[in-house]
Amino acid sequence: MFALMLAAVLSFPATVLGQAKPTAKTATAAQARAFIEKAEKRLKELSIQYAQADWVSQNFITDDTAALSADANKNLIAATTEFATQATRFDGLKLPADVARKLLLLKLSLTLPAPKNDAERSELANLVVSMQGDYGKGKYCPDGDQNKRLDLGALSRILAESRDPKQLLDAWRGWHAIAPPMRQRYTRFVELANKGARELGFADSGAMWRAKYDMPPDAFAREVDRLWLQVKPLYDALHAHVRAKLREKYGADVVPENGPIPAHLLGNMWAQQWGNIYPLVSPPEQEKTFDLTEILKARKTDEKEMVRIGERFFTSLGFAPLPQTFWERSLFAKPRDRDVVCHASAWSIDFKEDLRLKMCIEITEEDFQTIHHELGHNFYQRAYNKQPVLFQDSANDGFHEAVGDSVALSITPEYLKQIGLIEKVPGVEGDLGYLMKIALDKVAFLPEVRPAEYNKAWWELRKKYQGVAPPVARSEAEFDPGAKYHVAANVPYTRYFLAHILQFQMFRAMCREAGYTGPLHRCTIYNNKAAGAKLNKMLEMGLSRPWPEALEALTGEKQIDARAMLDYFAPLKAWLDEQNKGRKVGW
Ligand code: X8Z
Ligand code: ZN
Repeated sequence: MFALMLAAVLSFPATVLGQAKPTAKTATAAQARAFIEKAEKRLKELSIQYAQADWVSQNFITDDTAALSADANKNLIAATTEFATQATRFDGLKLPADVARKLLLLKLSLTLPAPKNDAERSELANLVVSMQGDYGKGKYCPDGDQNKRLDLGALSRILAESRDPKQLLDAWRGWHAIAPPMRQRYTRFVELANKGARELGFADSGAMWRAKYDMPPDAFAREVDRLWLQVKPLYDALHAHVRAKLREKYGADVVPENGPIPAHLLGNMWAQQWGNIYPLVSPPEQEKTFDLTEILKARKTDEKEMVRIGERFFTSLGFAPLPQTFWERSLFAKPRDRDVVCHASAWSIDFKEDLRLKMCIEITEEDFQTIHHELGHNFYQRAYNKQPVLFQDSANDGFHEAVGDSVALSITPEYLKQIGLIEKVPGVEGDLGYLMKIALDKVAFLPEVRPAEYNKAWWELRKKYQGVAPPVARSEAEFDPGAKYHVAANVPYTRYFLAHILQFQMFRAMCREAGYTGPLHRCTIYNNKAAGAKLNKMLEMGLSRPWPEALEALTGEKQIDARAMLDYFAPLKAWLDEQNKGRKVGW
């Protein structure tokens, strides 16, 4: 999550917002411009206040910091709703393009729509900060022993490293036990947010979220389905192979031959990135010739140096270094003595240079990748900081999530050799293993499409799209969606699906710009200023134009297209199809 707090409003048909339907007779284009500039100024102040309060509340989880953050959020939501309502007075007026777009974005900007009633608005803001805080504080004590308190970091390590199904199950259940206490609050939260959305003329808050993609919500839903169908054969092939290998490892009574995979065996608490089980599923003879986690640890790389390496990638593309305050104000390591929201996030506090990272970094390859992901947010935020406030966001939310990852696709063995982390680049024989490792993280992720549902619906969706099942029987006493950060913290999730497809499309465009013509997975744009300049063209546009134009600025293409992703993984797909002969694919 990145902290453009304005990206926290909702979208609604303007006509439902106000009764009066004023026209050119009662309002002028000049008034519209003056109005929107005043609104931007006020929303900027309130966004900064909220960002400051929320930064403190996420870094020091206490009842008081939660109250301060909720209060600031409430003020921002109230002002946004009020301005959006007032803006309807310019409906139907012929306006300059930038003013018209700002008025639209104002109406679409809330992620958390709240009822106009002040008490309900406060209640809603308090619910969100309290669920996020409980998620951040979540711990599991095996055998009820208070001295063995395991937080999400510790439990994730077990999921990543243990190969004992009993221990895996215990860690999985332990973490999921943090969520049932959120269930009632979540129910109320949904009720209030939907009420807020209805007051703004939407069916519910999900419908508001889907209205933010520069096209009718139904058309956008069809786009997502189209992209999913494009990548599904690749996902199914990977799933079938992984299931067969896990069955070999854990036996027929743990892993079904043809059904969904139990969710605790995939190396990740949410079964959404499978890279940690690479050794169990790697092509024979293709075990990686190097282990980046071990190299980083052996070199005693610390958290800050990991971030420095990431920063150097961006500066090698021509971006200016991060400001000194970034290094002074960020949180890079989990504090020993207090609870923080550890889920990684990148912040722009002041719409200018006050950029920050908040992340409980571990010295692993996974976090090395995540650092590049987060820095992508920060460099994006700075690239669009000359835009007016309402245009200071990514072209759509998927773009924000894609940029850092598209850069991280350049973390090839070739690049690691260039920066001295490995001595020798493995030959082409190593490519299948390399692709498998990346596919386990990026292809396995794709079906994580729509999490915000209740338990039964949640597992139905996970079975339908992801082909994973709960490792033990679940009931409505459970609240498994709440064990996922973005549900507890109200972060729309489709952005990550889009990002996983977009990042390959962006990466391909940058490689093209760099003059690279070999197989896509071997490309690195490290040090390439032309690729960096092209990327910056898209980043600095922010949200000022509809996203197809931003995509075009970098790629020359106006449609999101999974072809680049499919090309990237084509050698792996051919190998998987070979392996899967005689196996059932699907569940
Ligand atoms: O939440 C994140 C980032 C912060 S925007 C760490 N990600 C998703 C997740 O963890 O579920 C990155 C990949 C998907
Ligand atoms: Zn992100």
